[in-house]
Amino acid sequence: MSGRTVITFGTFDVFHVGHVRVLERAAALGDRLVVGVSADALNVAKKGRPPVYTQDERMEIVRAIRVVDEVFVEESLEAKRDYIVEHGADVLVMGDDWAGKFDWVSDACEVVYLPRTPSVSTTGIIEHIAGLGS
Ligand code: C2G
Repeated sequence: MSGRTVITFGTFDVFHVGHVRVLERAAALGDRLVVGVSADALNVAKKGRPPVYTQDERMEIVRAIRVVDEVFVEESLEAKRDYIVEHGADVLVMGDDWAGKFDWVSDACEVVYLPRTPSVSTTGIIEHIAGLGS
């Protein structure tokens, strides 16, 4: 396949502008953007609760973003190198909340951490909405 393939991963729950911006900046680093959307089961295992939106809903939303070419389910954090190889990725992009955490795949592709968009988070939005009801 010609061109540079970029891969990124995330839950993308309660999709917000920080998610759009990281996807747009990731896409700008190559010609094709592939996104691994983390499985509901992976969230339960790692965060102790399921996302607000289901895996299918989150995949549908991410797939609809203009700069995204392909989405797949990320079943395991430890399988990153396999996903990178499977999708022919030249560069892995993650937000800098993950800085250093995926350097172990740098034998398979370039690894780039982008600064997070400040002052917006899924947790903050959930807390804001919960507060409206009280
Ligand atoms: N992000 C960002 N700015 C924000 C919030 C999020 O740039 N204000 C980025 C994160 O750094 C990440 C992506 O958006 O690169 C998705 O964020 P999450 O949905 O929180 O993803 P997470 O649960 O951290 O990913 O392999 C990683 C796993 O899939 C988990």
